[in-house]
Amino acid sequence: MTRLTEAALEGLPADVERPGYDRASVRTGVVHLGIGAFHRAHQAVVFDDALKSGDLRWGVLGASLRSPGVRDQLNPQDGLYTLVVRDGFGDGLRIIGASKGVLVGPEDPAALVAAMADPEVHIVTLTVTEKGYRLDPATGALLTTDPEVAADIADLSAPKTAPGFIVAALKARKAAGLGPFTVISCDNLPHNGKRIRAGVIDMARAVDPSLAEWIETEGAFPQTMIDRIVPATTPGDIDGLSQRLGVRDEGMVKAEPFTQWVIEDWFCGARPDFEAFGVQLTAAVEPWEDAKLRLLNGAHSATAYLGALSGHEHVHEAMATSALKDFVEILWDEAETTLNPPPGLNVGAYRNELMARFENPALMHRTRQIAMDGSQKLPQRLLAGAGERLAAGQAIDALALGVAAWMRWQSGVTESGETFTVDDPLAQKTAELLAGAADDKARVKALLTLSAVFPEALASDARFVEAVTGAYLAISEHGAVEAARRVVESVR
Ligand code: CS2
Repeated sequence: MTRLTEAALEGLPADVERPGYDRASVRTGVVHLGIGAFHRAHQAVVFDDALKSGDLRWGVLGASLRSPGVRDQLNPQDGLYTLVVRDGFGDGLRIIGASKGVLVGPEDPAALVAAMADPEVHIVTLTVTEKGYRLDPATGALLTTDPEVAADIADLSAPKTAPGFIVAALKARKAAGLGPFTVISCDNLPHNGKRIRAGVIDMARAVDPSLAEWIETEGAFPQTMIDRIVPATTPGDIDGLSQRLGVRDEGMVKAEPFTQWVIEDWFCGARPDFEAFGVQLTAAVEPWEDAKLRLLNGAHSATAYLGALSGHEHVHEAMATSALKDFVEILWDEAETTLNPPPGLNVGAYRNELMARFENPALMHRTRQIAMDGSQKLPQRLLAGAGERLAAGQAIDALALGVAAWMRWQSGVTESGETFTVDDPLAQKTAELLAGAADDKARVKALLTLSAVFPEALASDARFVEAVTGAYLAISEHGAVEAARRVVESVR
């Protein structure tokens, strides 16, 4: 079967939405670092909306900072791919035309820096995952002990890290008398804008203090809250879509109908008319971030570990198990007291909508996908809320079970005895800690020494240790689902 290309657009089935603008006239106004499925199903759709509206400045050059996979999917397709929106009743198909192609950073770092330094580029967006920021979790400063960070500081001519690419490109722009671009972090991290700004300025300072000063005064690093559930595409998804399209689309992404992007109103150059495309611009993103991270992502992570341990392959299947569904509600009751909801957010309605999103049977969102990189996710999703509740003298039964389920997942074996590889940057460290522990209590104690995950105040709080140890023992003794049911029962 031939691939989806510009030439194939005309012959696609009538119900497939097409770009409809003159793609040859689209300019590159955005460079995106870390072009995974999430970018293609979220930010790229907004830039595609801008192009559809007739503002042709907002084509997106994508960059992979690691493997060539997405380049090989998109470049042979003239950058085109399908967004498949699954609501549980049918699939909505839309061809996204915003991509101006994909560069692979490690293959030609100088080309990527040059592209970012182009005067027509006004925005650099990034999704490089929690670990891509290269920040010390304890201090939030650039991790200068990271060998790639050290290499970038020593020689910026061929950057390896996201902060390295941004600093190299800003340096080139400054030298050329241009202004900086706005850096929009789209990673699911609290204070994502502040984080990337800190990493960039730390690196710039190590390279050239006057560059750091320029970035500090001229640059813009808005915080964002980004939300859309985008499960990994499977070979079956591609086969099914290709049958419908009559051409093969290796770059497709699938997502739920819901999408939200809240951006701090702080730009240092041109930008699309974001509000016209459903993006919320605000002075205060943090209350939105906290609500999303602690309600959606907190429940996602807890469900992922409890569900995957007990053999629930997908989120909607876990939500069909009443103990897990009820448990999520209790977890939300706990998390909700730690929020300071922004104007415009009705938490009750948000929770109802979230549950419906989790129950969407067409998404097939794998619990193991969400279980990835837990050491990077736990702090903002479960631990921050737990700390605040303890400080207020409140119980943390549900949050502690989520944490304990993550700990239990680190053993690399499910309740039915299936072994798996723990996909986490700290996996080796956690395996070492577990290997030296004789029993469950010692396992919990050992994992609590991970200072990159557990802040000292929490790890040394006897109430936290007791709650997590009790939860861990409950999982060991009764299984994840029964442990969740007991939490529900104890609270109701
Ligand atoms: C998920 C998120 O994989 C995960 O960790 O919790 O990717 C989640 O689907 C998104 O944040 C939704 O916006």
